[in-house]
Amino acid sequence: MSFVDKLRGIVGDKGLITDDSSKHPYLTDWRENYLGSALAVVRPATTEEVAAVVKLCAAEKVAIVPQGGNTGMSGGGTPHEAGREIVLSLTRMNRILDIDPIGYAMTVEAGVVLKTIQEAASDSDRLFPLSLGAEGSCTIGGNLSTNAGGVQVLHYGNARNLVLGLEVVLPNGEIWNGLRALKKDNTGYDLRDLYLGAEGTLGIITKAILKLWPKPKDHATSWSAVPSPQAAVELLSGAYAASEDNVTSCELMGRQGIDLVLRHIPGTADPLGDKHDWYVLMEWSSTRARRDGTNAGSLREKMESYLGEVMEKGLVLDAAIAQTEAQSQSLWALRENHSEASKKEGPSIKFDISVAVSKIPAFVTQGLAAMKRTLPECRPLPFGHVGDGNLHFNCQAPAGWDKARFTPHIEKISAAIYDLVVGYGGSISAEHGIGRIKVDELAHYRGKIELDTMRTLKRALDPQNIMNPGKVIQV
Ligand code: FAD
Ligand code: 2HG
Ligand code: ZN
Repeated sequence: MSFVDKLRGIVGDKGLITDDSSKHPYLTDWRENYLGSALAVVRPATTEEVAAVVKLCAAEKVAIVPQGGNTGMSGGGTPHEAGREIVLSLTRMNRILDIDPIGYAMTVEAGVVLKTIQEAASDSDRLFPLSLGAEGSCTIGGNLSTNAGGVQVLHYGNARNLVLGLEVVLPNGEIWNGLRALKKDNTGYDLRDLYLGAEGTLGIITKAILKLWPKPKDHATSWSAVPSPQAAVELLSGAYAASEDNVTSCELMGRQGIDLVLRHIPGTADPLGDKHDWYVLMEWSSTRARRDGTNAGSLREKMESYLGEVMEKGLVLDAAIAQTEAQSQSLWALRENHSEASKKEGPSIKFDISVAVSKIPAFVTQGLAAMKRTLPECRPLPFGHVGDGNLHFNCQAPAGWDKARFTPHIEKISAAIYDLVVGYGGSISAEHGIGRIKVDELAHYRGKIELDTMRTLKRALDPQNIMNPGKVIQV
């Protein structure tokens, strides 16, 4: 029996894709950096089917590329070009298994789309706080495997902080049941933490128990023009106390990004009359409901008063506060469409960096200068999660350039930015992971002890190197 027939024997016709045109969407990444090849796309419906597929692959030494919503930014979910791997898609495992509002927990299969989880939590008067632009298509398995960040990390933490327990299929096909809803568990090494952020290189996450939070009942959203990144971090610093510790998002954007969004995304509009160099989008949320639907004592009232104060000090030049949910969504659309607008504009390099929040202003000044020095015509596109010290310090190709013309410059620009990041004690991948695109950078910028330990772990847990080989770390 052929390998593909054995796969069919496990998952049935419904769980197997072998024809080229149906396989295609699984073989390329969101950024269209890679186009891989695969023996088959396998879509199991249960953990037991995942385990049987992995056992077969282990016996036949076929490598496995786990995939969720395929929205990853680093190419981790795309197979290599050689065509000797399978893509194992978790998208049929999309059931919410349990919601425990009393214990603030939800048990899900790995292929549930993030937005479905947010909505289910909300229907139970709870919040699942992970929130990012791809939430309508990324899956929780992908979110956990990339330790995703998003726009509420400064208040709730990244994906790693939102999980209680995991179920994982190991590279030999055994099922590790770590589905424990325990807040406290100091019984030896934390296996759960190994798989979070491992990008599918150590095992396949099949289920998770997620933490829930109380659902906020009051929100305020503001859009502020600020004179500089320094003003942005000072604005945020004061906002923690002014909001009574209710800042849930703080995003920085430059004018170049806003212009791209306005150009490429229909229905978007500039909320302020004049153009400014920098903008901050802030969201405050509280579980305390507004009284009688009035504005008295609301977060919006507090935000108005705070922005008035900081305007007098010159930290904010102009501002708009959303008066309705629809206005809040329009402000968020300007922020969340940066990636889409940049993709429509043409090629770019993505620098998903982080430094200490207070070092952001100096980093931005030096980083912009370094980019321009390396390629004067390039168009820096910095934006992102300033409250986490995490900027997407991206570099858009000069206007009208295609990939072929831009690619020869990528190495030099990347070295300039990453050397600077390392000089600041920062990270070269704050939330998107290493995947395939940053394997060489990881090997260059992380220390020997860290790399040796990672390799030792990978070799011990996946001795045949069949779990997403060539991603994150070469062994
Ligand atoms: P995939 O892309 O399918 O896979 C990602 C990685 O995880 C791959 O290495 C894959 O092999 C592995 N994997 C997937 N599922 C499993 C599993 N069940 N078990 C083991 N390994 C698995 N990311 C952020 O962190 N913050 C953001 O703000 C953000 N915004 C985004 C906005 C847009 C418009 C887009 C397109 C992407 C954005 N991303 C962001 C990146 C991406 O959405 C996240 O990395 C997301 O967590 C990936 O989920 P996914 O299901 O699409 O995973
Ligand atoms: C975001 O914060 C995502 O919008 C994507 O992490 C960033 O496109 C990017 O570089
Ligand atoms: Zn981001």
